Amino acid sequence: MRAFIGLGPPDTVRDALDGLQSDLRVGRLVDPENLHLTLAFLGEVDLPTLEALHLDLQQITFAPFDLRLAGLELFGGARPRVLSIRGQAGPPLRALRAKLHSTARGAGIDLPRARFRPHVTLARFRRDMPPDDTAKLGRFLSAHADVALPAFPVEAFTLYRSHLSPDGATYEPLADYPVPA
Ligand code: 3AM
Repeated sequence: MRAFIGLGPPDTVRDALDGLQSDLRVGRLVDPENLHLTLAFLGEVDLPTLEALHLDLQQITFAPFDLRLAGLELFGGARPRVLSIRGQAGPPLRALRAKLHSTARGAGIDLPRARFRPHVTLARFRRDMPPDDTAKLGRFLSAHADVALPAFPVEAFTLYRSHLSPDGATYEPLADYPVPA
């Protein structure tokens, strides 16, 4: 199955992101329950590997830390494909990501080596965006590019299964890994 490890924001942050999205009149919005910050994209993983990874993930410890989402960004260059909000990439977030990556590699999962650009995807766009929509997106960015949400505590990470469909992906939380009390 297709899987990844990420952070699910608390409901207050989901609500704030939902409010922001409601001002965006273009693209395909990510449903509030699907909003997440990806820490490790695992790709296709078989069940025995996922079960082994699950045991290893339960052994990970980290101190809770604060995460702030602030600033909108477009991915995809001249023809934007994705609108997201940036996560601050402080040392605790990078350290947690590094632990997750080495744990996943230890479980035999081959992770893509990409620069870490922490973000929560808000919407996706068709490559052939009509000019009207480009203008609407521009207005949305002028109004909201510098949005800054209150920091929230990260006290757990989540293993997700990704279900792809023609209507867009949905993400099913398989397990939460909270910091030990
Ligand atoms: O956090 P976002 O929404 O940007 O884009 C996919 C999504 O990220 C990303 O994994 C998250 C859950 O599906 N993703 C999909 N395919 C990927 C790949 N081949 C990928 N990330 C890296 N490499």
